Amino acid sequence: MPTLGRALIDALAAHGAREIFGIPGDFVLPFCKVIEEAAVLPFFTLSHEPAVGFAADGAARFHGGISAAVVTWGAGAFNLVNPVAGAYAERSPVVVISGAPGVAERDSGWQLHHMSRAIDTQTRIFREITCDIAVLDDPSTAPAEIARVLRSARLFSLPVYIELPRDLVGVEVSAVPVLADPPVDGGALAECAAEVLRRLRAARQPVIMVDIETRRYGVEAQAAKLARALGIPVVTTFMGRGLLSDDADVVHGTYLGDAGDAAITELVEGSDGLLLLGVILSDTNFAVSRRKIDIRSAMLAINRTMRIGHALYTDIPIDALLDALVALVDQRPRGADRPAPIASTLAVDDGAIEPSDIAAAINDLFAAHGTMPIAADMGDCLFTAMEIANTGLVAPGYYAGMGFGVPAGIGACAAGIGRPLILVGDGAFQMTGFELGNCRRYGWDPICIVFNNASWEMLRVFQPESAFNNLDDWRFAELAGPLGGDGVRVTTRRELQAALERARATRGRFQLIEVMLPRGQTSDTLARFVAGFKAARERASLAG
Ligand code: TPW
Ligand code: MG
Repeated sequence: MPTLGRALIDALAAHGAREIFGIPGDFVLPFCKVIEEAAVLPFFTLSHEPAVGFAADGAARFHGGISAAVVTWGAGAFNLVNPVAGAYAERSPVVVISGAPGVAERDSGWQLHHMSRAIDTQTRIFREITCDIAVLDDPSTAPAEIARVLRSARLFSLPVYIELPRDLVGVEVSAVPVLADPPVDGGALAECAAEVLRRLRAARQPVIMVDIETRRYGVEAQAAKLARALGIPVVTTFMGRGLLSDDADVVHGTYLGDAGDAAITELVEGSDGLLLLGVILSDTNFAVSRRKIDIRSAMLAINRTMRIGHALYTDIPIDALLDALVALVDQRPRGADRPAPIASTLAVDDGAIEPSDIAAAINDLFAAHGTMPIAADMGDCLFTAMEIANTGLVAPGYYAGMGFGVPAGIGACAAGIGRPLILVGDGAFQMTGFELGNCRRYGWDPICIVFNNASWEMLRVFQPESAFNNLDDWRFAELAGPLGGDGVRVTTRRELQAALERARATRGRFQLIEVMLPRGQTSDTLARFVAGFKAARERASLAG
């Protein structure tokens, strides 16, 4: 019989986890020892728990499936609240594993260190931001609890929480089973799929819009197959940018309402048969449009339900739905017109760099050497990413929290999905950029581009009169050497292009390119986005 600690690790692996991120502490030291000595999954320690959460989230997003974040009780776990809240919002199955006081020490009479209000305060907080929790204080029920919680993470693609008292890590338990998914009602599924197909075929202007659930449930290829067979154009949402990047022939672009390509906006807003696959109905995805999409006449598959007009089909997994749809359509592809590739626009000269130049330079780099997966932070870097060719992208496009980019890029390195490109603003880099210092230990070599405008520029766009948006110039490139990487600061387009080429050619150390940008300047996409957002807010307040 395995110990509880070992059974938990084996269960993580059996449920698809490929790595564990963490920071030890005394309540979780015994479990960390088992992780290291079992060597079932690699254990990557970082510097601050928010990064542990973002890295696990990033790894889960990149490789699809669960990833684990292991922390100590209280001081460690409370630091994970924000990344886990973001993972919940954006449906990423992060498995939080927190050590906890031993069952035997709970009634010692002492107030336990790291305790905030009560012994169960932490559990109650995590209950709010996860879809299932297990407090493993009874070895006889622990394996079944772990099995249920890990299935929930996979089934709902949401974070879960597991609490492991430190004195039970070595107790023997039975192994953890992998539970089967609940059965799908074949009749309901067939009816639902037939109705979706009927509406798509009857539509004058059918469109398929994809968002992150298509990635979370691994159905991008099926969505592309459906679109190809029916000759229907696909667009992504803002949050879904980067989806179906392997099927560029069907993806026409990203819907950004008034902030985006007018042809895409017209395609979506004029559609009379809009199939929303795994789409989050968020303001970041939809508010920037004057002409409202009539969500009631659209077809929405999200969270295992399918809404068609006023009808609701429950317990319809999106993967089963797409399988059913693909089985119904003629597989000979009808020619969807190919979207034009993004042409090179970078003027390689000694001019000052604008944010959109960074997109152009990256497009040129990708055109010459192939694409790279991208992890972007919140800030103008994310809006600039909308101007980069469609490639695998992870970013907090809905939750919009800063600090995600660098650790999510580290998650990509750990997940082994190829060398990532990290896009991050100076403000966000101040939050989690130091985590790059962990790359050397693990042999990771991401390329990190810091958009340094010495400013919280995105906030300045909303409120230009506020001086608090001015940041100091931290000279990030000079920090790279001591942290184990190479850094360069660039101010002209020629320097930017050369730095990108050099970074790509240099392997084995992280590469930091600090791009100096004047304050008061943003990408074209951000300027349009903020204008659209402000207009939407004004319309809402007039209507209210
Ligand atoms: C954890 C609010 C949204 S955008 C922004 C702030 C402070 C400025 C970002 O500055 P940065 O990028 O990184 O230099 P740029 O291009 O705008 O100059 N705290 C958190 N998340 C968010 N979103 C905020 C505050 C915010
Ligand atoms: Mg900035």
